[in-house]
Amino acid sequence: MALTNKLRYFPTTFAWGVATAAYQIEGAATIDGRGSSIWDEFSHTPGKVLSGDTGDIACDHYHRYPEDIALMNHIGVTHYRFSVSWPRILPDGDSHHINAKGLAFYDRLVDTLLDNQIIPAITLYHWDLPSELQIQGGWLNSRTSDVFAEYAQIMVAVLGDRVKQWITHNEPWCTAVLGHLTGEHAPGVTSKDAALTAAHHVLLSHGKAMMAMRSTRNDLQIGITLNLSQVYPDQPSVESIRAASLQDVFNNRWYLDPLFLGHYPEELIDIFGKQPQFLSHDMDLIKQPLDFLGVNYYSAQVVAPSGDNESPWPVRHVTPKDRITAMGWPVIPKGLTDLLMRLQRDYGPIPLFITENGAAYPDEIVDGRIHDVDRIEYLSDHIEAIADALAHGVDVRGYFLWSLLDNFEWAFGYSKRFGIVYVDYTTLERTLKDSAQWYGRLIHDALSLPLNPV
Ligand code: IFM
Repeated sequence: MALTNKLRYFPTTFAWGVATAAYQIEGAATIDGRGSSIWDEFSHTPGKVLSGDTGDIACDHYHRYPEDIALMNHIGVTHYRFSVSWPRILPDGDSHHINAKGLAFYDRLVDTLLDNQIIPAITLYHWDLPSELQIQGGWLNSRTSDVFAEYAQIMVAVLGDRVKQWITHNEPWCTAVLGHLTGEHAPGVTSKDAALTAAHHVLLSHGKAMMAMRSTRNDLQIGITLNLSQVYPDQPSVESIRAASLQDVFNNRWYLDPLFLGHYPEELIDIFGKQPQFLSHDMDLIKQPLDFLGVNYYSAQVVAPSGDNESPWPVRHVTPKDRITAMGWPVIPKGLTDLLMRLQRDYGPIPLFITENGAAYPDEIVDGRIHDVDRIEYLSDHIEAIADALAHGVDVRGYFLWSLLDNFEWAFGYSKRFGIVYVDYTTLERTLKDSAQWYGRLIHDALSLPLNPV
């Protein structure tokens, strides 16, 4: 059944949004008192980011946010998820020095969004840790979890009257694995022990921040965003099922279990050779009741036993690659339906938001237009997958498309375009892609339905 016929499954209250992150779009890296972050340092280190790209200018959203909000308004999105740059607010990381100009920027941003009837949702940490905190150990130092809670409290005190939806962390898996195990992301550490410790402190900081935010205001919806990926065995053999289960621990349960069940999965030992070490009451802090869970979904995985004693754990990826994005990620929309149903079954009831979903493709401007048919197909198939989950009674409350703008794609620099708005990085001119027009029409149609009898 085509997506149009499934729009009736989306409630009229459904959030139809777009998402971005500070370091990827803001630029203005040294303006108005902003401090340095680990991503400023990492991107300025030769060899770390493709072509030596940095976020110094990015999309210059810091100055062009009125234009970007006008674009969102034109498309017709109802919600906007953005992240706050921690070093713009606390240039040294700590709360003893608050940068008023940094706060004023987010104040203006929120007010302009609301003037345009766009509901803001804030992510507090999307990977730009203040450099000063990294010098003190970063996520390997448990003190960072306390400082994060102070920062969260400051933001809620200033914006909590107008912003009700808050996300503590974006994708802790990436902070731990890409930042501390493979070293592809800042701060570029490569150690299994460090990955386990960083993950634990990020989770701890989430719990402490939730408590601090709730003690400041009691009218907020607070959650965390995880990048989750459904894992399938390549065949129903005992070995393949065990491989899939181990991969699921690594991708998903490493974070889901402590947040919802209050303990780490025992199988972490098979992956890391040890369990995380922590204080006995940490789990009580981590397992705060969540108002919602944010789900970032891009792809699924099919795995088999590796049979290779050299590999860190006995799992081999055999995911079909007949349909892939410019990131090389297989397009598997059904994985999203299965994932949402599984979250409800194993961890629910819990309201879910798709806080990111989208695709990079090698877009080209032809006669002033970007005919990004592959992206439209990707988005349509995934939104249909959400409709299928809704039809099965899963409590999905919103969808934030990644991303509004083409932007700085971390270690890939500006080489991967995820936006529904094309950015010319020489002139910084924005052009709506066909996908933006398509998304606008979809939102309009979804919201115009007289009744949504789910
Ligand atoms: O660009 C990133 C984003 O910062 C986090 N989630 C995945 C996106 C695409 O790789």
